[in-house]
Amino acid sequence: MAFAVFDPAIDDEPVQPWQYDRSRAPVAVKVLVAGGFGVGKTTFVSSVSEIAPLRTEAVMTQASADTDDLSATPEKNTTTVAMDFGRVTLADDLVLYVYGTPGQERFWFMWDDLVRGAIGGIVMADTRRLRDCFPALDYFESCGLPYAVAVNHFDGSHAYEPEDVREALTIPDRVPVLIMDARRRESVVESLLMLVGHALDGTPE
Ligand SMILES: Nc1nc2c(ncn2[C@@H]2O[C@H](COP(=O)(O)OP(=O)(O)OP(=O)(O)O)[C@@H](O)[C@H]2O)c(=O)[nH]1
Ligand SMILES: [Mg+2]
Repeated sequence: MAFAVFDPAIDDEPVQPWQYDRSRAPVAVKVLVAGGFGVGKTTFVSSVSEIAPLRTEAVMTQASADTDDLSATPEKNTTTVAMDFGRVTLADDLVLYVYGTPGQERFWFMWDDLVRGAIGGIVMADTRRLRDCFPALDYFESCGLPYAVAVNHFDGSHAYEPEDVREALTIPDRVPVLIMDARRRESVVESLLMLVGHALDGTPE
């Protein structure tokens, strides 16, 4: 038995679930954004999302002054306690669900849940505190997830070349490294395109 395909251009009846043509739906893929505390993960997701991003920010208090180093980001007064979530349409047939991880070590247990079903991850790095991104690099390497490194360039910090960062972090040649600005949407889109291209090129990790 053949089913009639619902065409919204012809028919203005509301779409019923049995009329929805899945073959015309864009492919939706999940990607993760990880990195150290305060490197700009929430900023990254918020800059690019075309829906109001889901955030789980908690105000930081004096109680965490000994553990949370704010010297690189003195303006920062909240921190992610569970996840960020946003959505971006990269092409007519490709939608990305972008999940930001919490940066503080005490919330790293969330990463195991957030990583499920992801096709790849962005590791964000700040050249003033490069070592903070090692846990995220190790995590993606250990689970075999394709990843790209996005160096979030903060105002006033020294501008390095991607190859300098690659060498400093001993990142393999197969992994893309890009200098970007998490506050600029086009820069975030460029990072995501780089990741998706890398994840889909089939290079084994
Ligand atoms: N100058 C500059 N500031 C930035 C940039 N990205 C983020 N910031 C600022 O740096 C601070 C940290 O940003 P967040 O996006 O909250 O960092 P995060 O990685 O989500 O932090 P946690 O979730 O707490 O680990 C905020 O005050 C941002 O406004 C950037 O590219 N340049
Ligand atoms: Mg955050």
